Amino acid sequence: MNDRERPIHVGQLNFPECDRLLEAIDGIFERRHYANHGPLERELDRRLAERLGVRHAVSVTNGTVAIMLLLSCLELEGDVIVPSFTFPGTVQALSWCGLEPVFCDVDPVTHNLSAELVEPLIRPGRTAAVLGVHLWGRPCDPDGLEALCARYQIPLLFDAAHGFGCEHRGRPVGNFGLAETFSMHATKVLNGAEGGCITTNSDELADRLRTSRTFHETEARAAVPLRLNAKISEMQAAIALCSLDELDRNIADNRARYERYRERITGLPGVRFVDYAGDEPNNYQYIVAEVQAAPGAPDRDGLLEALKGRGILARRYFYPGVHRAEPYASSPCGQVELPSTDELVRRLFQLPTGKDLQLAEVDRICDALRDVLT
Ligand code: T4K
Repeated sequence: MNDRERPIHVGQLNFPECDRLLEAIDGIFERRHYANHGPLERELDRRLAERLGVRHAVSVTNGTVAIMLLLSCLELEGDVIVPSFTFPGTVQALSWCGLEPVFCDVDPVTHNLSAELVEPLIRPGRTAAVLGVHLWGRPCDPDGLEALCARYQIPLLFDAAHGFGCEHRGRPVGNFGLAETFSMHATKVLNGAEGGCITTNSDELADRLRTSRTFHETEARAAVPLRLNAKISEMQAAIALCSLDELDRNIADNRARYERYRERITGLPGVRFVDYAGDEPNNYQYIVAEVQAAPGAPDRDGLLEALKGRGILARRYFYPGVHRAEPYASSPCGQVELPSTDELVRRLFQLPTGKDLQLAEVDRICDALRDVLT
């Protein structure tokens, strides 16, 4: 099969260069220190904090556990306002911690929560926190939500799984609210194969997180309600560190693909390229577009089928919305009207990008999209 024929799927991953990784792994084998707060975990915590310009980064097993550990350390009780238009892990982390999700609709343009959408859902005495998600790395109304949460004196947290390397008004994602959580899953711009981290500018919270992520003795000795084996392994940390070395190059390459897609998709009938980056620094890790209702045009699923027939395995994203999936669909918290979320899960699709995708292949994908639409 030649390159023009190979099927192209979402997730052409940014895995680090093999030689550098093998060198790092040799070091692990030489030290015979594979887990339990080895030198690479320490180095990763230090370098993540340095890169994000934040006082503390606490690396953990994955992004879902990062949210769970954070919620547990904050000892929250009650409701947490959260979008439904997100990965199920964002919301199920709340359920693991005995918290009740209150689903909030998203803004149809930014795909994020906003202070205007959140405020009517706040119930003083019952609302324990707001958990925003920086979807596509686009900062989730940090100014509005910080002001709102300060006014109601509730903690503001962000799931920044998509947001490594993104900024808002010159401030890196990782610095907003009381704390933010990241994923270093293989499909993310910063890739530890699996992995996650929590960032905060609070020394006290960082101490609690560092105590809580392990059952072992650590330098941190905060009084925490529960502990968990949430620590990152040396192998994961090695991959993440190599990925961090390549981050700027990967972001620059992502950006070239994003701009080529934007140029080629803008103006096609029946679709809208989601230009989430605007003029703020982003990691450009996602290529997303919305199908727009047009007479005779295929709907989103018809479009995906037609692309599949041409070897392009584009995907819908966050379908059907967390509130419409179990365990929430049949519970009281799922019985809410979220019109913008419902619209987005029907219209949105994700196109391939990542290290292995050449600009010529972006052109092949855009040619196929144009053929299907016209
Ligand atoms: N919050 C948000 C907003 C998130 O997006 C996520 C995770 C989380 C929280 C939780 O973080 P983690 O606990 O996962 O660290 C993927 C990822 O599994 C998940 O990490 C991610 N978000 C989510 C949006 O996407 P899937 O099931 O939709 O995609 P998956 O894993 O099938 O991979 C996508 C494509 O990549 C596939 O077509 C195949 C390709 N692929 C994937 C892997 C893992 C490869 O070619 N090789 C690989 O090793 O969930």
